[in-house]
Amino acid sequence: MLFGRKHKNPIKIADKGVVEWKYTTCGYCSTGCSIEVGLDRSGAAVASRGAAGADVNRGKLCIKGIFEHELFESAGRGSVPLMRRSRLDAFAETDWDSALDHVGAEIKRIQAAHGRDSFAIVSTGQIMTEEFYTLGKLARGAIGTNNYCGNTTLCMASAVSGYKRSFGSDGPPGCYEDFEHTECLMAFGSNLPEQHPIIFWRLKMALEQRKFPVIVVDPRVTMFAQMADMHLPITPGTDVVLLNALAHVILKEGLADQAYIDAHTNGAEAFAALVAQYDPVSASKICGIDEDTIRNVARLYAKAGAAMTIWTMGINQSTHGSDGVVAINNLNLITGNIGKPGSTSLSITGQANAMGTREWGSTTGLPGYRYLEKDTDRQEVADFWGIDAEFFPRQRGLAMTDILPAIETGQIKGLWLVATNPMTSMPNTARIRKTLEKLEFLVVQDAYRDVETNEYSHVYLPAAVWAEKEGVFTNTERRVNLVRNVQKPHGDSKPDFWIFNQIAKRFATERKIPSFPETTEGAFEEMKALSKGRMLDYSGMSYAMLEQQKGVQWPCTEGAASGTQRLYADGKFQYDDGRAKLIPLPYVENNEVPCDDYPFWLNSGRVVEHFHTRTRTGKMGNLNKFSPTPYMEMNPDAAKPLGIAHGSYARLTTRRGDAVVMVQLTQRVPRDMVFIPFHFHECVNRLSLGLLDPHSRQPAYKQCAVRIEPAPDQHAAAVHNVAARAY
Ligand SMILES: Nc1nc2c(c(=O)[nH]1)N[C@H]1C(S)=C(S)[C@@H](COP(=O)(O)OP(=O)(O)OC[C@H]3O[C@@H](n4cnc5c(=O)[nH]c(N)nc54)[C@H](O)[C@@H]3O)O[C@H]1N2
Ligand SMILES: Nc1nc2c(c(=O)[nH]1)N[C@H]1C(S)=C(S)[C@@H](COP(=O)(O)OP(=O)(O)OC[C@H]3O[C@@H](n4cnc5c(=O)[nH]c(N)nc54)[C@H](O)[C@@H]3O)O[C@H]1N2
Ligand code: SF4
Ligand SMILES: [Mo]
Repeated sequence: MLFGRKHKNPIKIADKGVVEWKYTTCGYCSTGCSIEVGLDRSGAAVASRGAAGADVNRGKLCIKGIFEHELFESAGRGSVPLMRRSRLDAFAETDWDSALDHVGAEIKRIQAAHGRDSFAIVSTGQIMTEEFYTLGKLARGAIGTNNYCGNTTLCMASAVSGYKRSFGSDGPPGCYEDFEHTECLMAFGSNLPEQHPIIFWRLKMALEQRKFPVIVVDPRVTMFAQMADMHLPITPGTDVVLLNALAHVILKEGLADQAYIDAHTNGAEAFAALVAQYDPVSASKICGIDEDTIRNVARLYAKAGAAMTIWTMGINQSTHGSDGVVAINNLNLITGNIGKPGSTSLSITGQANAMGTREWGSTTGLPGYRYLEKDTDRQEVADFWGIDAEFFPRQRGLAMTDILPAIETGQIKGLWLVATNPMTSMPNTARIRKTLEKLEFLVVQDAYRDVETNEYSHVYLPAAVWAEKEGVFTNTERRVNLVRNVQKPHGDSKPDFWIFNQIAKRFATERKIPSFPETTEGAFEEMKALSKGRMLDYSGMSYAMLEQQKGVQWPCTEGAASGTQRLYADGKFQYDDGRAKLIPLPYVENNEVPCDDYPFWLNSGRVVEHFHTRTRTGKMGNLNKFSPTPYMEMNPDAAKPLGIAHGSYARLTTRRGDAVVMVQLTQRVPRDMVFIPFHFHECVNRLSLGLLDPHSRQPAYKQCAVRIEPAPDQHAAAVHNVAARAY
């Protein structure tokens, strides 16, 4: 018998014939990995690899990045503009000028008939920052609608709102390098190994160098929870209660950093009075974490030399999302854990460039974290753009989640969607369908023509995707990364940047509007000028520097050799008096909770191989093969009495609608909860309620109540249907 590797056939890596590697940045999640795309002799993209020397990913990529080059030629891409009179007609192909003239004319018609704000624009977190800046200029300075928002309302709005309330400004203060210094890490509602695999890898690397406790708060036993030292399976939607109780113990036991509180915060007394009510015994009854664990975690966190908290959608997507973020900030302020190595409140961002739109998109304000409500901010931007400040609205308009209901009530008549697919991603699909059907005019601007929302559009504008264009993304740690152009746009699709500029030309004759740079680098220069001296200073950056350093963290002031790792290192916050706020957070129970008729919690989220509504990853065999079918995680003990078996199908019903999914039995979910990845159309969002957070308007996707029953085998049903049609 022969043993050992040397007698086996060695693994052969296929030679893809790469003749050139081109630098760019991954376009999926907000980790911000540097990628090199390999081109063969014919110029076709045939491989992707992590860029060595990039501080973020150090040569690594996750499964999505590894196959990203397949995106360019994936199925369903749009190659020419399409138009039709009504959504019931068939689309006809058209040329760009006709499509853009029509869009310009319809926006003007609707605004003339129903007022400026009756035409709404909803964008995304997935285009380049220069594109966001240009769209913001177009929306605020030329079209002039105040109902302009982004899908970031579904994603990061609670983090933005919480940062603003605590620190006086948006802007995640920490960085990945904090893992290398922290002595205690707490993670709320984040499944890092699947959703940000390379940030997770950075954490693992840090843990290999030096052990420190990791505490994961999540109702599911996620992959992250499995590797944690402590897993706190919290009752859904009650994180604020747990956080108040942690603060209670810290203050009561004298573990707080009183010097930091005195020097850098306001509101300590009112905060202490509120958390006094959240003793661990009472809190445990609400949040489901026992009193001793609460005390232990509080002591561990407060006594650590440096402690940090990260969080993602388990916090943000809740009716207490903004409060959850503030509660995390409160915890870090009372323990002096902000702005020091290993000490931070780090929101893990979602989409590749959700940060870019927050900084420069003007959706909630004006570029560079400026406010519509502040006279000096309005004047600065108006002067820079060469327009009258009076043209800007006095305060921000509707959020995405309020724009759709405003279509229902007839307040909004026209909508332009840029890189977002609400028919699959917004809660309560039936209601979204009704609103889209009611629109007089809908433009869908997307890289894929087969995106579900396009079924309701009057005009479809085919956009170039990812590295078919050029610009920058900002990642979770405020690192500005360069997306270099790798391929020509597919067919006759065009970069969003070009499309915005062309629409702007349609508004040039009306009155004085801003001028629009022809190149993305021109737009970048404008952003640099507008950022100078501000917290998010870009003025020291250039495209060449971004490529050479593989990303630069803002602020990067003029002449600086590199960026800045942390904000608030000097304890000076963005409120006028330089102090952060400690904010009392009374908890009010307002979720739809399980009851006799709907006995299960319905939780939703993601899996590693898919991205969002699968317009991209659903087309790639190497990713789609891992989960091609809508499914749910269900606990075997709960499934048994219902007669539901592994691999069978189940029908789920909520007060909104129903859906059929395949069943995966797993102990990952508790007995009273099921989890469904939201990637599939006509699935979990037919069921979800999506109550809105009062501060951020973000939907509570992760909490509602559902009933479950066995369903007939769907494979047999599908075969039967095909057979029936054949006759
Ligand atoms: N593979 C992949 N990666 C992605 C994405 C993707 O689609 N696919 N999308 C990107 C985007 S835009 C985003 S926003 C991020 C999202 O990244 P994550 O937030 O990490 O992902 P989710 O699966 O949405 O939710 C995370 C966890 O929240 C938990 N949770 C549910 N309810 C509660 C609660 O009440 N409290 C707490 N503490 N936890 C709760 C869920 O059980 C789930 O495990 O991922 C980004 N990365
Ligand atoms: N139930 C449930 N629902 C959820 C969530 C959840 O956890 N549970 N999570 C929510 C979150 S955090 C998010 S971020 C949203 C995401 O929701 P969506 O924004 O609807 O998700 P995507 O599928 O990423 O849609 C982006 C669209 O942009 C297109 N696109 C990609 N690149 C470009 C480009 O460069 N230009 C143009 N013009 N188009 C491009 C893609 O083809 C795709 O159609 O979903 C939310 N919905
Ligand atoms: S971790 Fe995120 S940024 Fe990095 S390769 Fe994966 S999807 Fe891309
Ligand atoms: Mo997101």
